[in-house]
Amino acid sequence: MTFPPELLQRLSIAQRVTVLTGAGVSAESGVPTFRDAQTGLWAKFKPEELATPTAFRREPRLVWEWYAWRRELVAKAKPNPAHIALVEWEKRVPAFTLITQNVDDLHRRAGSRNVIELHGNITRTKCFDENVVVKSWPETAEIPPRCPRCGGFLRPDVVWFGEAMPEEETSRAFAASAQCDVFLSIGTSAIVHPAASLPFHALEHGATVIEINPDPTPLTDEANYVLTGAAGVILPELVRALA
Ligand code: BV8
Repeated sequence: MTFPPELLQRLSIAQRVTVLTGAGVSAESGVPTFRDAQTGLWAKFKPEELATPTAFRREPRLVWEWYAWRRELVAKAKPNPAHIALVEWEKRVPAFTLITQNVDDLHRRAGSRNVIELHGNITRTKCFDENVVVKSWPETAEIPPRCPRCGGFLRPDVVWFGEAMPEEETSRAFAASAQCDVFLSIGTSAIVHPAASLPFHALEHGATVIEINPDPTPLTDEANYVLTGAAGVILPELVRALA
């Protein structure tokens, strides 16, 4: 794959690189994206309908089982060349910030260090009532299991639609988007807010914005460069071209 020489020049001198990833980066690890049709049992549900506190209150068992299914799928998945290329790039840049919308833990498992998990992490569980992480709970047949302290339902430690964003992670993500030389939006449909506003925030602060995605998104017309294709193919070639 050939890249525009001025893009390679820009990236090779960049000292502060900020990356935003979405489900597309994990697609080549076999983790279905949100816009892919859900498979099997879950085909009849839309993520926006299940990933909400209202859905959990109404059908705690169904929502817990959807996440249990996704946790199992993610546990079996492996980081792919896109995750690995980002680990490689981080080692070569003084200030590299990886902001992810993904809750699949694959960036951390790949070895990325400076990761901001905007929407939480499916491998962590918290108490729905106390909103604190719960590391273990007594074996039970009850679904969802209950908090050993207060008896409330346990839930995945992820940010649902309609829930407030984690303050610290969100402000760090906006700061990293305002202070970077280059911002890459990779494998995201750029629809979910406030994550989707980060590349525009970077543009407003003078960063060069690059989108890597097989399909057009609301960012495509505004980005300075658009590399159309799969992250697992483009990222390793881009990082190699920068070497
Ligand atoms: C909040 C965790 C307020 C759970 C997720 C402003 C405008 C419009 C709406 C809103 C707004 N502000 C707030 C909203 C509401 C809402 C929202 O944005 N709704 C959307 C639907 C319009 N936002 C919220 O509710 C947020 N909260 O703003 O709080 C508030 C304040 C105070 C008090 C109360 C409330 C919270 C949003 C977080 C939701 N949680 N995940 C879980 O995972 O179960 S979002 C979830 O969906 C993901 O984390 C991700 O963010 C999103 C999916 O998007 P993508 O990652 O982009 O994945 P997608 O499938 O869409 O696209 C994949 C892309 O990959 C595609 O483009 C495809 O082409 C590409 N691709 C495919 N293969 C590859 C590839 N790319 C590269 N390589 C490949 N091989």
